Amino acid sequence: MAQTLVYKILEAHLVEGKLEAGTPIGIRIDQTLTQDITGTMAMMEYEAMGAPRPATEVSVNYVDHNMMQLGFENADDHEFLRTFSARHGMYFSKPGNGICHQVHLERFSAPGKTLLGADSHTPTCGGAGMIAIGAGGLDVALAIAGQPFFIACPKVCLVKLTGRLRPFVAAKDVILKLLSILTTKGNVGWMVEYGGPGVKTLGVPERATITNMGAELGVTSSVFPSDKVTQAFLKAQGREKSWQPLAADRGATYDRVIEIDLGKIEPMVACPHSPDNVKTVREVGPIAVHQVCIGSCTNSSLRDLMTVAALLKNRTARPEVSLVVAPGSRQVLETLARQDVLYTLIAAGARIDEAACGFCIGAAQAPQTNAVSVRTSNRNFEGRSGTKTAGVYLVSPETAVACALTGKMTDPRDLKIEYPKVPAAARRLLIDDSMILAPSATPEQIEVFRGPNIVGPQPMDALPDRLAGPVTLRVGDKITTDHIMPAGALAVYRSNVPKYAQYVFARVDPEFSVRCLKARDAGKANFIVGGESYGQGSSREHAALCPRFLGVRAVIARSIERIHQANLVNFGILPLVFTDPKDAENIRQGDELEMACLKAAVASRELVTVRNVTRGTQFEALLKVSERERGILLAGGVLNLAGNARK
Ligand code: MIC
Ligand code: SF4
Repeated sequence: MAQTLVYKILEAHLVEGKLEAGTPIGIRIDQTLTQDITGTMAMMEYEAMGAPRPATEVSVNYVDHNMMQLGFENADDHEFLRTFSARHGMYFSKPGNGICHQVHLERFSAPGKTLLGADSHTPTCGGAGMIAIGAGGLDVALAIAGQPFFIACPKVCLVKLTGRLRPFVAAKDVILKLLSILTTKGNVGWMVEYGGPGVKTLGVPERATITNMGAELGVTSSVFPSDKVTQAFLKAQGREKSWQPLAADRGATYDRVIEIDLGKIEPMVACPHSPDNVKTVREVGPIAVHQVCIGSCTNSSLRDLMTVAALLKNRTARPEVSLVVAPGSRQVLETLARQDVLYTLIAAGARIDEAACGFCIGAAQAPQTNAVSVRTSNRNFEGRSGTKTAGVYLVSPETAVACALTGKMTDPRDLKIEYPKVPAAARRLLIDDSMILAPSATPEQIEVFRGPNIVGPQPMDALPDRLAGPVTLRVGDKITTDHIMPAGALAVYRSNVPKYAQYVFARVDPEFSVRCLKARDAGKANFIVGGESYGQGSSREHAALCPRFLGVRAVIARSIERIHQANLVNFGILPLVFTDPKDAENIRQGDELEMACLKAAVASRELVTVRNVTRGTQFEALLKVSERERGILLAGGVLNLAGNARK
């Protein structure tokens, strides 16, 4: 039978289950990545499993998120990861070498392979024909140890691209257009496959911009075919050997088809505070802009920054605009420097940031009060920039430059300048892997460095038969992991669960952790009640691990996003879904809930009975998990099942 590209790659990696949409499947993982704020915990979890030799072809730990080093903590994490990688058979990408997704695309991507990354934007490498999936650190640790990765076999949506982008319209506008169609809600269990004659008009970095931001749709992954364009990309990276052609079979059928004519797309912008709040730039109109940040794993390739530089040549940013440029990798930065392009950016008044995440995660460049901040990144959740009152607008690099030059939201076509064609010669790459450290040849001689901030996962008890306690927090729709477990400057505590746990929901309700600890220490469970798309956004497992430390034992929501649901299960928190929206309305913060005879329910039933003791009511909540996940929940978390888990 004619197969989709998604199913072809999944079939080649299938180790458990059948390729039937909606049923659980286990796939073999060829490559993994972590980054510093997920990696330290993932490595400690890997250790708790007995730290077997990696079973993957390539496992890389990157440092790109926490780079400010305002105290000893970040540097200690970096050194922990460097020594751990050397000792345990993994590659280590040093701080300064770039953002994990950009570097992985450049140096490790390989069509037809699977990649599991402890970061939600791992699908970036789908731009080079990989099935690349974001997951919690614990799942990545299990994959390194050779365990299959489990997902629901996806439904596949074909996005058929026709035509060609017009000048000043970019790949970013394509994914923003798709976000306006599919939104950030309701896409759990899907993968997106790109096809059609428009594919060949897009370079690999452009494809990667599109697959990167597929994460915002909430789909499991996004993938482009591997073609001559992919071959040329890999050749330029000196890695042509990793290339193979890959495409869907002719006549393959899809669960949904969306057609996008590239020639009809306009410059788009995602307005505050959601990536699917999309309008055309012209619809938004000439609002004053205070900050422009170009970079992040979505738009920091050489192609992007060459285009930015060409547009900024002999021009300067408006005096009232703070312009920031952060290259995606050292390869990009070094190539810009060698080709005298960096000079153009500096002359235009750009503040050149490190090749790192920086502004994207609120770990640098927090904008002024009430700022309009125009960014080429992928998330604009409230407060993520580090400034709660700022509004972040997500755009293409072309639109970002137009805003920097005019001080207003501006459609780049209105600059009335010629669209620069970045000459192929200017794209000649500088290949230097000296900041990617290979695993040690004498691992036994490496001592893993551990600073005082490295505390690791705490013991967790098995699921009791009865849980009772308060609804410690009730929240609305679209609660992101940035709401649950804020990152930015607080990510300094990523390796220290008891400390980081103090900040769970800190921006939503600063008293949350105090209330939780009070109930936990009185022997009660804590419950969180949420709305639609609870846990969207990042892969950070701390959004489950830290609540669990605070005694949260169940989340009951209207719907829960994929990665977060898996993280909840991994840390023994019941992910429950309301069966009737009215039940959600009849529950208040502070209500006391009770769930009895839980073990039997979790072992085999789809429904769990929840009694609202305060209101004298009761309802059924859905527990939609696989057999394997039932075992994990009963054990109180995956680490309790792994051989050498800390007790
Ligand atoms: C993000 O973009 O939100 C992050 C920071 O990269 C996260 C990872 C994390 O919080 O550790 C992600 O996307 O998964
Ligand atoms: Fe880093 Fe931002 Fe990409 Fe997350 S989305 S990996 S913070 S650049």
